[in-house]
Amino acid sequence: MSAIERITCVVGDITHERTDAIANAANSELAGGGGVDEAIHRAAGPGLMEELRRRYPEGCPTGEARVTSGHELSARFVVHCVGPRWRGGEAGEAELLASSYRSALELAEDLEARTIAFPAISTGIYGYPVREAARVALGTLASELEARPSIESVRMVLFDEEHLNVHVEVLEELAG
Ligand code: AR6
Repeated sequence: MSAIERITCVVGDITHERTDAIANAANSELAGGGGVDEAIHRAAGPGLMEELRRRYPEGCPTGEARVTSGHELSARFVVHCVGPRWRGGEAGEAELLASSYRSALELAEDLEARTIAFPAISTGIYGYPVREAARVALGTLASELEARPSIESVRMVLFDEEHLNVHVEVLEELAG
C-alpha cells in the first residue's frame, strides 16, 4: 500500500482510539493544559502526569516528542508532541510542526507501534490555521511513512466535520 493510502482521516475523540499509540498536542513543560491534552489526561488518569513528571522533569522542546505509557487509555503509548504556536507563519512554524510529527513517528517505530492516531497538532489553542497545518501534517506523515514500512496505518482524528473536510481535501491534493 502506498504511504498516502496508509493515512485515514476521521472525526472523533482521540481518547477513544484503539491504535497502539496516540499522539497528544502538549506544551513544552509537558504540564497538561486545555484542549486535547486535557482530554487525554482525564481519560488516562493521574498516572500519566506522574510519569511525565518523573521521566521528563525538563519538559520537551518545541518540535520534539516524548513517550509515556497509555495508563487507563486503550492505547498502549502516548506520544506527547509539542507543536509551535502560530506567530504569523514566518517564525519557522512549518518546520517545527513537521518536526513534531516526524519525531512522533520515529518514536512510534522504536516502540514497534504499528498504528498511531494524531490530533491536528497546534490548530487549537496554538492558533495554527487548519489548512496550512493539514498540508504540513499530512505531507510529513506521507513522506515519513514511505521510510517506515513497519508503521501500517496513521489515523488523523479531527474534532469536527469542518476540520475533517479540510484534511480530506489536502490528502486528495497530495495523492495528486
Ligand atoms: N480529540 C481529538 N481532537 C481534539 C480533542 C479530542 N478529544 N480535543 C481537542 N481536539 P489543542 P494545540 C482538537 O488546543 O493547538 C493545551 O493547553 C482541537 O479541536 O488541543 O496544539 C496544551 O497543553 C484542535 O483541532 O492543541 C498546550 O498548552 C486540535 O485538537 C496547547 O493547548 C489541537 O488543539 C497546545 O495547543
